[in-house]
Amino acid sequence: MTIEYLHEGWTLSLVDGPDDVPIEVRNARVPATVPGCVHTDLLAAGLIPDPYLDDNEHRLHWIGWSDWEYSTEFPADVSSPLGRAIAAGERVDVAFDGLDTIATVAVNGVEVGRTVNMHRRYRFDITSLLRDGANTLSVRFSSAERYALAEQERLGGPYPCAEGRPYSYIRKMACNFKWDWGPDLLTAGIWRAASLQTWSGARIAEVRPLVTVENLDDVGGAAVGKVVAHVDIERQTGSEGALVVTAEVAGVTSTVTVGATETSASVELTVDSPELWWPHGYGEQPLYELTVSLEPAGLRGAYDSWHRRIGFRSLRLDTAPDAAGAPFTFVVNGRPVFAKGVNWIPDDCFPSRIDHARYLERLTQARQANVNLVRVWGGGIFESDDFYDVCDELGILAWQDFLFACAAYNEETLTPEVDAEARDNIARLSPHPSLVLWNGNNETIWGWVDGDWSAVGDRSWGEGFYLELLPRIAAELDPTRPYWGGSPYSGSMDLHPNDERYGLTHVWDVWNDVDYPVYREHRPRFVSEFGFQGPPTMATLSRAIDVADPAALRNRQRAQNGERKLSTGLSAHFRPPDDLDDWHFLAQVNQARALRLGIEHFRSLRPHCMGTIWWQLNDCWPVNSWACIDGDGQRKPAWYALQAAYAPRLLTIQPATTGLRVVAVNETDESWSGELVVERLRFDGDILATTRTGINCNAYETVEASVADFVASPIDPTSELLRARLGDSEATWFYARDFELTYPKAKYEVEVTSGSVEVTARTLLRDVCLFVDRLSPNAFVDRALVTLLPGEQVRFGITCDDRLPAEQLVRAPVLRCVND
Ligand code: BMA
Repeated sequence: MTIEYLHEGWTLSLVDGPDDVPIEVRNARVPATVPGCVHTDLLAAGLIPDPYLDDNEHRLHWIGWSDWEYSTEFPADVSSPLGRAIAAGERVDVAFDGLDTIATVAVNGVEVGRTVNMHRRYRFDITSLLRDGANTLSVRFSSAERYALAEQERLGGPYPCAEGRPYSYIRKMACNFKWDWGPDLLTAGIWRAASLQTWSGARIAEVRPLVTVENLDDVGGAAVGKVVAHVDIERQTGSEGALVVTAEVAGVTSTVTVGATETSASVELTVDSPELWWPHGYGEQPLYELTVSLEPAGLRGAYDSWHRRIGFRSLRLDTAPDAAGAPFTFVVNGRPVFAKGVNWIPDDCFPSRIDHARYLERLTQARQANVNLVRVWGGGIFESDDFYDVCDELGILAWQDFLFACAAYNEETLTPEVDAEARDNIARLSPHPSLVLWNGNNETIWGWVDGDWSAVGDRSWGEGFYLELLPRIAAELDPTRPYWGGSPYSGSMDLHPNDERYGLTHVWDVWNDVDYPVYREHRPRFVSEFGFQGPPTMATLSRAIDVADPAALRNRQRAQNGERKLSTGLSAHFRPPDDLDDWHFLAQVNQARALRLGIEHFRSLRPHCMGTIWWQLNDCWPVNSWACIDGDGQRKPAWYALQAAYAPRLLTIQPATTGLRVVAVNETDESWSGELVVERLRFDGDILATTRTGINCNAYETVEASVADFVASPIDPTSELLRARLGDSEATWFYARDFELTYPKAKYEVEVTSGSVEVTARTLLRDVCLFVDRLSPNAFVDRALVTLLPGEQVRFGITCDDRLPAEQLVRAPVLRCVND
């Protein structure tokens, strides 16, 4: 088999569109990038403004209402620059890893296929259409908007769908239609690789390696790794003959002969004592190359070969009912893992722009924040192999939602596509050791139970997908990974899907209705969504809009009543901000505090609660959102809060039935012991009371110590704080909300050297941050949100190629604290 990528020579032109298509676009044929999409091609051609800037998004809707054609030429003769002749008897396929979405593919003007699903791979046999010399390949995309609306009409009117957009009628990334953090930029294009594949005899159509590890719990026994590689074979018409499939991993080889008319095989490999793959923080991430080859029996020379990296780890999801309900605990290599998670959305509205380097950067940022699990959310895409390769390498567990979000879905019309896309993606992603869960949907079961979904009437809404079709396909194709009905879901339709005693819970009362200390009233087993908004960094915001323009700022708030919720949340803690800079800083701090309070509380419940997945890690464009990393990849203060809250060893102060307690959470394999020092101090630094207690927290355990009343109870709650220390870990507790506290006016000294800024406090300084992004978008600072007492010091390390002006590094709006 030879693969030649078809990524050159493409052009894009309009086929048909509404009246507001600009005349320059109407008449143009522009160079196109494959993989890519219409928006990015028109942008590169200078025919549209950047959709992420100002309110340009609103002026580009005609793109989603138009029909487009991509075309290229490729030679098929001996003199081909592609270098090969098509020999007699060879078959040539054109293969697309992703077409977005309603497409007609033609070769030399002859239609070879039609597609209606962005989430599938497609292949068409084009052998009989090839001619010597230039051949044309064209892909015509008709409007996804029109298609979805026509389906809606045909199915008897609107289903419940988030944002009132018709995404549930079409198998296309839902958030492309607009989300409560995303713009309405409806794409079309060849969004993943396209290639010509030439082969004869037979080819490997699919390899699904299922990896298990046995004997792990055998004390003294050695682990045994088992790989069963399920191989699907496509034979050329008329090609019958025995085949040999050989698989090899870690020096172990196994061969199976495939009978003359058979088209599948299972090859088993046993690897003694493999090195185990672990999530980071628990162990290493050794990966092994698995190769599979296909040959005609008795003849030399391979037809085809395939290779991927795999990892050896055992995996179990513990959901066995207990006295409190039922847990949701990932057990990897026999070790229950607390999931320190984040939700992941497509990192760009134009996913073809997300290359390996971007995935590596974003997921490295996640790992640096001590994240060990990423949930790929169901309103996006089945993530790419690049995404999962990076997760494999970094030791980040990943869970993949099936692509259903916040809407009812019609089962009768969508079943064939859902079936096909599930099979396609389960097989494609099966080699990755990082992948630990197939999850049915996002908030659709919850929507059915609690939302006003009367518009569904007596039509189907998707239950059959989540509770029958998908679990059946997952069990058939990938019994090594658990399947769960949805997020949230309690394991049975007899329970409320968001019953926090069972399975997965979303906690959205905070953000929507109540202040964040209410997180402490929740006792979930696993909280797979909870979040709080904060603005993007000023570097990102001011690149995208004129920040002085209130309308422009409002346009970057997409959540329902978002402005109100953000300001209600803020006014629960702070006096009204004086200006935009104060608002921006305090809203970011408030988001970071909500995140820290929520995660610290949920972690303190370990092992009752065994996972938290913050909504959300990343953004797809510059916007106010719940993300920790903004649309330009800049870390918000919430990212630093995430890093602190997800520290392997966490010390946290929590309310007790009366008074306070200190909880130590040890997510490492060494016990954590030492002297726990708890002090109550006045803001001027005077120590009012102290206790010292010996404490021992075993590996993967949580212990708590109540704080003696004479230490815990303040004389004046508005001018005192509590501080706990154990080894390098520290926790701080303020007794009142910021606007109630009698903060001193911040006084400090600053020393700037190349690569650092050292701040020495002369008064209490709360949540000191250094916003180097205001001076250069390329600058990175290694810490944020540091609270200092008089006399204490912090050194901010700065990484930046540009020289940052020292006089600006020492004052607002770059250097800030809550009481400045
Ligand atoms: C969750 C998600 C998203 C949404 C987020 C914030 O429920 O599943 O649908 O963006 O809330 O509202």
